[in-house]
Amino acid sequence: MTDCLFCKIVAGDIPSKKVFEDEDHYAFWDIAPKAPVHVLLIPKQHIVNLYQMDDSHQPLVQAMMSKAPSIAKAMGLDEGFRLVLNTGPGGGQEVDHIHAHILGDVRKATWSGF
Ligand code: IU
Repeated sequence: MTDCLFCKIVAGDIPSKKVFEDEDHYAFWDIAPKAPVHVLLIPKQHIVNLYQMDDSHQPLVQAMMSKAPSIAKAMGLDEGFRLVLNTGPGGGQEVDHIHAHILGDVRKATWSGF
């Protein structure tokens, strides 16, 4: 989708601090980290959010969940991590491309939404 910020990041049109990439997914540092580790994991395909997804999107969204632990481990989060998916304005979603927040060391988090 041409006017989507995260699609532009995947395309390399907007720079990001990449931490993971494979054929279907991309992960990068949040530009304004709310915890000592704060990475966004997204499918490369433009899916708006959990409310907007259809059956064809399910494999990508499920794979996003299953890839999160290995990315968290690779970020050194041996003690665990928090996974957050904000959905729609009522859920605090600001960027309309589905993304999982991977947060580590949340005892030092600054995100009051938790
Ligand atoms: P949200 O779940 O849609 O609220 O999360 C969007 C996140 O995207 C938020 O944590 C922002 O700091 C982050 N972000 C980013 O990493 N790069 C950007 O250019 C913009 C937002 I705008």
